[in-house]
Amino acid sequence: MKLIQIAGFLGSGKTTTIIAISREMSNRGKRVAIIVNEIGEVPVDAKIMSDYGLKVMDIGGGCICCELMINLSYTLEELARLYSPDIVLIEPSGVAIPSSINDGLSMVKFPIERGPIVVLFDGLRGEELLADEDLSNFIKRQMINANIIVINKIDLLEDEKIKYFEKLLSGINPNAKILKISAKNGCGIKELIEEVLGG
Ligand SMILES: Nc1nc2c(ncn2[C@@H]2O[C@H](COP(=O)(O)OP(=O)(O)OP(=O)(O)O)[C@@H](O)[C@H]2O)c(=O)[nH]1
Ligand SMILES: [Mg+2]
Repeated sequence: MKLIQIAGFLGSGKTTTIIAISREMSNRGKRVAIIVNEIGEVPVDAKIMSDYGLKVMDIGGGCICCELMINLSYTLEELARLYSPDIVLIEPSGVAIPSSINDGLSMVKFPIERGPIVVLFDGLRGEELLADEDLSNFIKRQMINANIIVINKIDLLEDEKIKYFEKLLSGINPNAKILKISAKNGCGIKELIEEVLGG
């Protein structure tokens, strides 16, 4: 069971990306499960994803990175027992710090393979967020946590802009692999899957 976090700020495209990659992975014969962490009252995302026929567990309100860690390890044990997935995709809340989730995984009492931490950069709003005095440090911290940074929404971006973001982001995290996708039209999704399955 390999765990892959798809993190990123609010609205960066986590759910859209998870749906796109899990459908492609299912087509390749992988058993995929998804864990979402919704802070809102109604777990809309969980509903949308189960409508696509994907196995979804919602661990409920609160932030996955802190008080829900026990729930996460319990959920993973239940998933392993009931569904035995090959891949578990985790969508943390947009305000989680990805590494704290990985730290908490040490609580899980059975063998799991830790896949890469994928952090989405919002091609539409990312620049604005990085320029925001209050948010920029947080966004940078999320990026520094990534093994793979994914520039999303490239369907809305000029090539020049994409190149600029690649430079900007490799400056923030020189160790991360940087990919570009449109979760909406599927561009770059195959490359992302190769990277998360291989890496
Ligand atoms: N144009 C475009 N829009 C996208 C893309 N990916 C996501 N979106 C849109 O961006 C919005 C947010 O996408 P979500 O997938 O819900 O983002 P999220 O990160 O899961 O959002 P939260 O869970 O609320 O933090 C939606 O309106 C999506 O349709 C993309 O590649 N291109
Ligand atoms: Mg979402």
